[in-house]
Amino acid sequence: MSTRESVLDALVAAGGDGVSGQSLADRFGVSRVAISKHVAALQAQGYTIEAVTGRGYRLVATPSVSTPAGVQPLVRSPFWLRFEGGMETGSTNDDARALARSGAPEGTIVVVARQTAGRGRLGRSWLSPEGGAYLSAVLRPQVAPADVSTLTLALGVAVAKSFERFGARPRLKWPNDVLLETGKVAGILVEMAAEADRVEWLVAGIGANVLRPSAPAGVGPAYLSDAVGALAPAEVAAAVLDEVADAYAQWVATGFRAFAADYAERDALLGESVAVRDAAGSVKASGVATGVDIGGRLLVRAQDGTVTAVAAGEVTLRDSRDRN
Ligand code: BT5
Repeated sequence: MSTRESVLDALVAAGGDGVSGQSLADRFGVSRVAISKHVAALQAQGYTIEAVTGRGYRLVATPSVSTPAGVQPLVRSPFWLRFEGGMETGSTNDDARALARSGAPEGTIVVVARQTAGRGRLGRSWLSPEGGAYLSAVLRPQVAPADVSTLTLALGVAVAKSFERFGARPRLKWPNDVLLETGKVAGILVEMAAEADRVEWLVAGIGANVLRPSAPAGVGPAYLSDAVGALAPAEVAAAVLDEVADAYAQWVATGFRAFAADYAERDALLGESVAVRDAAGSVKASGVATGVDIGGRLLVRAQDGTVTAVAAGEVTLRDSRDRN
């Protein structure tokens, strides 16, 4: 056990009573300055520890924010091997990419309580105040790069199922949005490094809005707790990780096939009039969305009956119901 873990154990054992820095220093054979550094590091991980002059340190609350310390004890799946992160980072996807490049194994997770430079697709930003769950997984599937696009949809199903555990009724907007009635509640960002026929690593990033922040985070976001009542972000992150572990194993084994029915049940676009645009804004297809095919492509039936299968793009609903 590291000194930091021993300090935490001692604070937990004190059951909310104060423990002096000097007694911790004596017990673990380190200086008081070292103890105060460990306490600061625990605070950075989301532990609420009061330092009161004369009475020492007092553990007030263990983290319920989505930090490694808050999330890891709640995760049931044995798939997740290594938890990195803390209270804050720029982007967990950036951190996970760096870990993947330096050889981190599949099953490595970066999880934080807030991000200062959270990213969406195409350079868009992802608002990441405290109260959400922000995590990125390092994955190393033995698949071809072309097979990866369906992972985003499979992960969408996993995120939706994890929210359903709490009583929410999320729906999926192709390709990577998770919606509640009131707007977008979660987004998925899958990035990869690959050779022509082989994926080297994938980073699957998921951002979920759990508690409504005191300062509104812009227009549009929906919050899980508004739909189902107060929830700890750590609890949501753990549920997401458990569902994602199952979904990933299934996806590696069967591809998107096993998700088609679960996706269709939650498909927010089914039967809607849509327009799909490329990154430059030109319309690639417009008509009625009729589902996704086994390759994860969005099917759009034009007025003349021709069906276009779209592999990538931005969807807007052609009525006022688009809340993204
Ligand atoms: C996404 O992009 O939806 C993918 C978001 C992935 C975020 C996670 S958090 C953990 C990991 N680390 C990262 O840096 N990223 C991942 P996209 O489809 O491009 O949607 C981005 C758009 O969603 C923005 O342009 C806003 O309109 C909207 N948006 C931004 N922040 C939001 C939020 N917190 N909730 C709902 N909508 C948001």
